[in-house]
Order: sequence, then structure tokens, then C-alpha cells
Amino acid sequence: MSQNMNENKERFILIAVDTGNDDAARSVKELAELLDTAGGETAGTVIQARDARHPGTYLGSGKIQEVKELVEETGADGVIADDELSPSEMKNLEDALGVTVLDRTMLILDIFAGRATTREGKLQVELAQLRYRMTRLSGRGTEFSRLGGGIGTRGPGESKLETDRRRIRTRISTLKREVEDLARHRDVTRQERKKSGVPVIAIVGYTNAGKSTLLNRLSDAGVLSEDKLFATLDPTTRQVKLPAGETALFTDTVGFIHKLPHHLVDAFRSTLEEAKYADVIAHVVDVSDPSWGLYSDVVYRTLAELGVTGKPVVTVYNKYDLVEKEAKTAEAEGREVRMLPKDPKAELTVRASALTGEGIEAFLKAVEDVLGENKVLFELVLPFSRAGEIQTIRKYGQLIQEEYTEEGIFVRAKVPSRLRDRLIAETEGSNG
Ligand SMILES: Nc1nc2c(ncn2[C@@H]2O[C@H](COP(=O)(O)OP(=O)(O)OP(=O)(O)O)[C@@H](O)[C@H]2O)c(=O)[nH]1
Ligand SMILES: [Mg+2]
Repeated sequence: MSQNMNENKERFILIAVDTGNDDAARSVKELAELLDTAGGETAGTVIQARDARHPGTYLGSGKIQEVKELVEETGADGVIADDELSPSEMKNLEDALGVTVLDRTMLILDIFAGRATTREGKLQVELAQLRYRMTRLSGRGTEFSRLGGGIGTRGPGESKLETDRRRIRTRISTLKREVEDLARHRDVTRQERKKSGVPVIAIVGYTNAGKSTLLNRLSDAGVLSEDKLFATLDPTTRQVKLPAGETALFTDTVGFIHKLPHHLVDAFRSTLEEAKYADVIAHVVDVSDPSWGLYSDVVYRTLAELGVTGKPVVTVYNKYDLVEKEAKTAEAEGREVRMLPKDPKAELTVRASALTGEGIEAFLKAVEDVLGENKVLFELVLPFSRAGEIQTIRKYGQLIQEEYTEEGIFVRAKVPSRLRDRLIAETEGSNG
């Protein structure tokens, strides 16, 4: 969906409020990537440090003046706010600035609109867009005439923007019914899968982490993969043979993102919920991105929001090839080689590169160990401070014996060997 001619690209000024709670600069950088993905270009950035966003205009009046000057200076086509704006905020900003004002949600919806390929995906995007516009209609009256085309206005449906509330409402309920029909169909498929006893692994992760590349690598599935955010909107499921010969189903899912609009979480619930019915979650993390820890938190939070908890997770530290390359460069230049910190929530981890194929065998092995009988018996005295690991052992294997002694908790259990290795290594570490 990239524009073919540079001069045709729509250009925007990005604005944000930095309340100190969130890393605003990083979030705006991501907004710029989103804009690039949508085929637009960043003409400038204005971030205002404030205790809270201005109640009526998002930014304070002095900052708005600054944005206005920047718009004139750069000849930008519009402004995009890094948070979801209320209808009145949007209107007030447009009145003050004299150009189109969009928000993060509209931008993400726009990308989704361009990316949806299956019927279900298209319906879900249209539903999310209409719901979003519905809430806007109350504050803006019926003037949507400015939405003549371009970023923030695209929709997969053939219907042009209806300005009539009632017609939108009717369309929403029709779409809802269709999405529900498809969700029911998906449910039946899931039950059939379940009956067949074939294990399902849901590949989840932050957008651009390498989920589709991993699935491609696993199965030559031919899933669209590119260096754009949200390349995948529709789940794709592929059969893959595990090392010992058992067949498993791997499902690619839509990428998570910081501030994923709730309209989208709702509309895409049935797609996102693929993870809820999986036997194992494969969490793909792009460890070449310095913010990977934060992104990993977003993934865990989104999973919890969707009610996906208590499932065994195999964490794939992906793009490890880039980490190794960086380490080599650092070493050659005499710089300090940064060690990769561990994600405290990750219980089973593999380092891999979906691109080169390195670590993929280990990943499949780890999945197999979690699923199957490939578990090893071991004994260990856990320090009391690490009593939480009992939970982990139960999740991934069987706890055979648990006894409180003076030195700690004596544990006899059967778990995947990778987990045993970690438990033993960390216990030795904590004992001195
Ligand atoms: N160097 C390197 N690049 C990778 C690796 N895995 C994926 N990539 C690249 O990262 C980009 C994103 O990969 P995708 O597989 O599309 O990511 P995704 O998680 O499916 O992204 P969305 O579907 O957009 O959420 C592509 O350009 C891939 O070629 C890896 O292990 N090493
Ligand atoms: Mg993908």
C-alpha cells in the first residue's frame, strides 16, 4: 500500500502529551512508523510535557500556536495525535489549526483497512471503523464531508461514508451478525480440531516481531511477511511436523501494539481469541529492538485482557542474528558487549532467528517437550523466595512431591528439560 510517488505522500505533524507515565518519545517514534506503514510521511513532531492532557484541546494554547506555525512552515497536510482524541478535542484542534486532525486510532484503523484480506478481516475492520465514527458523529454533527480520501478515510467496504447515524447503525448490526456467523464457524472448526486431538500452538507477539516469518520458516506457509507494521490481519494456520513426528497446528495471529484501540480489540476479538483455544502460546519477541521488554509487557497485558492466562508459553527470542551481529561489531570496536537481559515473565525461552533458521529446531523441540511426554524427572530444593516456581512446574509438567524443609521446598517433578535446566541453574545461582 505504499504510495508510488514521493511527492504524493501525505505529510503530517505528530503531536503528543508527555505526562511522564509513558515513554512519550518512543510512542511517537512508533506513531511515525505507523504513519510510514500507512503510506504517509512525518513532517515534524511536537511533544508537550504536561501533568495531563488539556481537557478541551489536548495541547495547551501556546503549544497549539507552535504546531500551527510548524504546519505553515512545513506545508503539512494535517496533524496526528498520539492518543485517541474525543470528538470535541478533534474539532477544537481543527478549528485552531485549520488542517485535518487525526488520532492514533484512526491511523491504526486505516492500516488495518488496507491490510485486511479475508472476508472476516474486512468485516472486522469495517465494523471497528464504523463504531469509531459513530462515537464521533455525536460531537461533530454530520459533517464528514472533509473525509474525501487519503489517510484516515479508507475503508474496505464498498459503501462510501454514510453520514446518517441510523444507516450506520443498521450497517453495524448487519456487520456484527456477519462477524458473529464467521466466529461461530471458527468455533466449529476449533471444536473439530480439538476432537482430532491435534495440538494447537498460537504464535503471538508485538507487531513486526517476526511471527509470520516464523510460521513461514516452520512450514513454507507463504504467509505475507514484510517490514511493515500489521502485515498480518487474518489468522493463518499451518500443519507442522514436530521433531518426534507428531503433527501440530501453528496459528499466526494479528500483532499486538501499544495503545491498541479498544474498537479494534473488540472487532478482532474472535481473531485475537485464537490464542485462548491454543494448547501452547509461542511468544515471539524481537530482541534486536531495545524496547523489547516494554513490548513484551504489552503482549502480556493484551493476553490478560483477552482472558488468555495460565497457558504454557514458549518465548522465542527472535532476530537473534541481529543481536549477534551487533555483539560482534561492538567487540571489534572495543565497545562493551551488551548482554541480553532475560524477560522475567518468560519461563521457557529459545534464542532463534526466523530469518536464518537458527534455533528453529530447538523451538520445535521446546514445544514438543511442553506438549508431550518428553519430560524429565528431577529433584531440587527451592529456596522459599522462589516458591512461585511451583506454579510454573504445575503449568508445564507434573509436581510429584512437594515438602517444606529447613533449607527450602523439596520438589520432585517432571518438566521439559529446558525448564529443569533453568530451575537448577537459577537455584544454584541463588544459593551462592
Ligand atoms: N534479521 C532478522 N529479521 C527478521 C527475523 N524475523 C523476522 N524478520 C524480519 O522482520 C520483519 C517483520 O517480520 P514479520 O514476520 O512480518 O513480523 P510479524 O510479527 O508477522 O508482523 P505483523 O504481522 O505485522 O504483526 C520482516 O522484514 C522480516 O524479514 C529474524 O530472525 N532476523
Ligand atoms: Mg505477521
